[in-house]
Amino acid sequence: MKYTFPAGFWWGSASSALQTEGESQHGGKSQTTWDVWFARQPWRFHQGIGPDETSTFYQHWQQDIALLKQLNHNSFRTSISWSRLIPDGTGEVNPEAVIFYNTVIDELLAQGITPFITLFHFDMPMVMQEKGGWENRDVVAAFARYADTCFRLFGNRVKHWFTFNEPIVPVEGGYLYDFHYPNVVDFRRAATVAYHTVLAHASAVRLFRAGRYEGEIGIVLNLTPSYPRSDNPADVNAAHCADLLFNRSFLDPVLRGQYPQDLVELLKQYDQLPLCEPGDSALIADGKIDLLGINYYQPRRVKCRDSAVNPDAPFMPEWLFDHYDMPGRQMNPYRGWEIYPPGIYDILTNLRVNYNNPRCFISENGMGVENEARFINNGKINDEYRIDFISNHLAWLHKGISEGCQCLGYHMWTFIDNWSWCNGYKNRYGFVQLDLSTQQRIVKKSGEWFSAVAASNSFD
Ligand code: BGP
Repeated sequence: MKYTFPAGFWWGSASSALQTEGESQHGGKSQTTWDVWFARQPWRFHQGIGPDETSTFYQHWQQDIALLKQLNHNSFRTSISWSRLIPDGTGEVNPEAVIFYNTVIDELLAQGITPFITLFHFDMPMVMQEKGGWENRDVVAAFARYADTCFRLFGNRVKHWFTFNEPIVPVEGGYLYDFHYPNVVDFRRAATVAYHTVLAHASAVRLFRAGRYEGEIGIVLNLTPSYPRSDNPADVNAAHCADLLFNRSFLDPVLRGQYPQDLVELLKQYDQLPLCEPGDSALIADGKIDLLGINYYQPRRVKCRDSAVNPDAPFMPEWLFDHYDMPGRQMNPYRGWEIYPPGIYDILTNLRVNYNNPRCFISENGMGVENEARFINNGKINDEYRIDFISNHLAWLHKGISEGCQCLGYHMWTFIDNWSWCNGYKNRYGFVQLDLSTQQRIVKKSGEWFSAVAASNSFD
């Protein structure tokens, strides 16, 4: 079957500042939590590779943008680094950073590639973390000022803004499951961090609207459809709780302007509600977005708990559900995540039916592969598995569009193999292979395939 996409469909890929720029401690940039964490605990990072060892977009931007063009990208998402633009978090703008981001934006536009810009992709400036990071309400206002600075500096050319990338990840990683800085495990603190992130998002949206900047503002959420083990009401309720905590805690505020009442009740029941202030509801209501970016990698399979919780232990999400290894599910043998292409259709359908069909696009989808060099054939990575992965997801996405979902594009994670959060270069995702020691870039088979899909706006 031939799948043809609507005219003007966004074909591209996504990346982020810290994962690609390099020069993590230069160019006037201050440290992020990642630089500090790596310096203190390098053993946590795969093969001891830290955020300074990247594909060095800071130097290679021109070559990389030429490659984007060569692969027929009409759009590309990356982020601005708060710690590079405003090194002390709240004060003076770093002129070298302004030149760098201006140059990148101009070059993208000159090559006919629409820039999609994220303001926060996990890279908290250390100066702000020292003040408590997202636990401190003052950081909300600081973020809003940083966002407004970006709108002012770059808003005459950037028309697609995203306040956050996957805001639930720093909550889970930093405050529940110990894989991001500050690596604590404390649900109450996690709930505060999540709440303040929603307020920070809404504050930035307010300033965007007040400044009457052209273009649109959104957020990028990683949505993990929660599938229950069975129709049994206890399993269904477990899936509902996981959905409330990990999807709807951000989805409802940004699309409906309010939290789901079920979530509020749930947190009340376990005495975990974060502190609210007068005016917060109105602020959250103002945080409604124009465009939703959806990162989809894998679903969440859940069941009700088999055992009782220890009421003396601190509350954790797993009080409400258990993870379920569904027999026969397809796993990515090279990364360990489930591969479930219909999930993309379920997400789009849920948005169409339950959220008034918002404008959205797939902002990340991808397949990580360990030791990918083993698939080199005639000097190039022959990643047929990735082509299958993308085409299977695109087929389900196409079905969603044909039923009326407003999905405007598809961005792959990622363009060039990049550094990742504690994983270093373990999981390779790119359309382009990176040789870290020589900085050589070699287009993979999937890159060539995607380039043809983008050029024809269709695939067979
Ligand atoms: C997403 C993030 C990306 C990227 C990707 C792959 O959640 O937005 O920044 O890292 O996941 O993850 P990993 O490299 O851990 O396999």
